[in-house]
Amino acid sequence: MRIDVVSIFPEYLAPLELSLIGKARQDGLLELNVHALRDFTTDRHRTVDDTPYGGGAGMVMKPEPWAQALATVAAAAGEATAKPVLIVPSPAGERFTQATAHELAGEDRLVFACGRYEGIDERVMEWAAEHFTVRPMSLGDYVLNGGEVAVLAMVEAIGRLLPGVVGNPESLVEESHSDGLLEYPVYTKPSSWRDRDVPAVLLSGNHGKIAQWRRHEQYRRTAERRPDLLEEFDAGKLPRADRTAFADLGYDVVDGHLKRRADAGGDSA
Ligand code: 6GU
Repeated sequence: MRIDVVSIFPEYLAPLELSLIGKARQDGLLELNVHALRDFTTDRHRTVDDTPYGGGAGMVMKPEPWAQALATVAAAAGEATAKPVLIVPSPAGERFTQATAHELAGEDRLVFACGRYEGIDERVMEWAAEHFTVRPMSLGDYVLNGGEVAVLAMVEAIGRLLPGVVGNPESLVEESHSDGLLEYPVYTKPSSWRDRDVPAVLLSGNHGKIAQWRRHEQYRRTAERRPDLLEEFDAGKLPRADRTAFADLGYDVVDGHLKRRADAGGDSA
């Protein structure tokens, strides 16, 4: 996969040289290029922003430097394959999830356009649609000062799904959000630590029991912390023991979906 990032703060992307993603780049699994938006300006002051039409606070990024930068990046690797995906980090974007990360990990080319200030002139998005599949993307319902931190997060989430990047691919299977649930709690040695014992079942050697305990812990955690995820959970083919586990948590299975019982106690509704 080839990734291009355009930003007025290219140094902000330096952490992508470290750890798993840095290694993936060294190993040739991921080609990542960072471009300085100001290199695509033509005026003496290398201006990238201006005041908003219609008035209001803050500044808006000018369209022409973006068009120059994106046209250059689009042409760089040739037009051999399909249009690259242009991801525009923005709190006004569609939500970036693990499913999005999987989807984008299947692309040949991604381009990230990091806006700052109040955002990029909207006409850039219309123009860019000729060269890219444009996807405004948000990490969540809060505001960052610019797209750079969001790009660090998205590139890491996508990059670790590329073949060969994570040493043991099995570690991608049993992690939070891989099956629509939160991860089960984990423990390591010593088995007793400051008067706290590791749950006995994990020391039992009974792999069936361990798998069931872990699954039920996933249900318990998800019900407690992220009950919204259970609304999407496919409960149609759950074994009886799992239905009982959900019943204990205050959920019934109705038409293949989990429904919180009206009389269920607790505060996780
Ligand atoms: Cl992707 N970008 C910015 N600037 N702010 C955000 C965001 C993205 N996601 C949440 N807040």
